[in-house]
Amino acid sequence: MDGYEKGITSAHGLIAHGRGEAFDYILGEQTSENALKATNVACAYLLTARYPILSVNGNTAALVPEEIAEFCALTGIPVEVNLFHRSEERIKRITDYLHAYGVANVLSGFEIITLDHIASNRAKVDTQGIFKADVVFAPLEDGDRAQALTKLGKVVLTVDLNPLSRTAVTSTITIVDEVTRAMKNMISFAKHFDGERDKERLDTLKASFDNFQNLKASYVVMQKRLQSLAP
Ligand code: PTJ
Repeated sequence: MDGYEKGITSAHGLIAHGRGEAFDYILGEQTSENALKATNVACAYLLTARYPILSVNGNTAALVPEEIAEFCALTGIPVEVNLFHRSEERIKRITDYLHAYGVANVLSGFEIITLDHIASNRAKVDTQGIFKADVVFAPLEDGDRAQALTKLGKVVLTVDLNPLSRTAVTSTITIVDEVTRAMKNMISFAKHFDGERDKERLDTLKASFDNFQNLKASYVVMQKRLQSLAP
């Protein structure tokens, strides 16, 4: 609500947040074993990428500004503010908000181009950000863009409490967890990264992962929790 009142989160973002809360309740409001595994693998992709980018929308900016600042300072990954409900005014407000939390490298939108196959404003991307990136970390993504970015050959990493969403099933790695918990876990993982020395370990971790099997593990978590809650 605070993010909405500050003009960071959109009205649609509030609805998306409520949807997320409902799924989190079904998931038991804690990080599952499979979510932690997906988080570590996503982090491995970011740490070994040629050019990674963190795509931030209104919900993510409002929920985890400190964590974005810490994670980006640790890894050197730049941020692109990319919005579904896009306006220059909102982009500036979110950019200023992230700067105030110490996020140093927020791209300024110098050259924006429009990607094919995306109907929404999220098609507008920075040539120095999402367009150029090989690995795109986009928490709370929408299905159209996750699908389009994957089609463009990019590795798409997302955080989504709904393991059934189109984003969840079309991304390369889906972290089925609440974004605050997921970002904290990413920070812990990145702190233990030891540059080139760890590259082989990270590549092995990446190769061991199957997103579909991991999503299936989330469906099982939900199924068990619903069974335990039923009167
Ligand atoms: O700021 P904008 O204009 O870019 O708009 C952002 C929203 C989130 C409104 C836009 O991207 C959108 O409509 O997304 P969707 O399609 O509603 O997808 C958001 C997904 O995030 C849903 O599947 C929610 O369950 C999930 N979600 C909501 N809150 C959280 C979450 N996942 C993790 N952590 C949360 N706190």
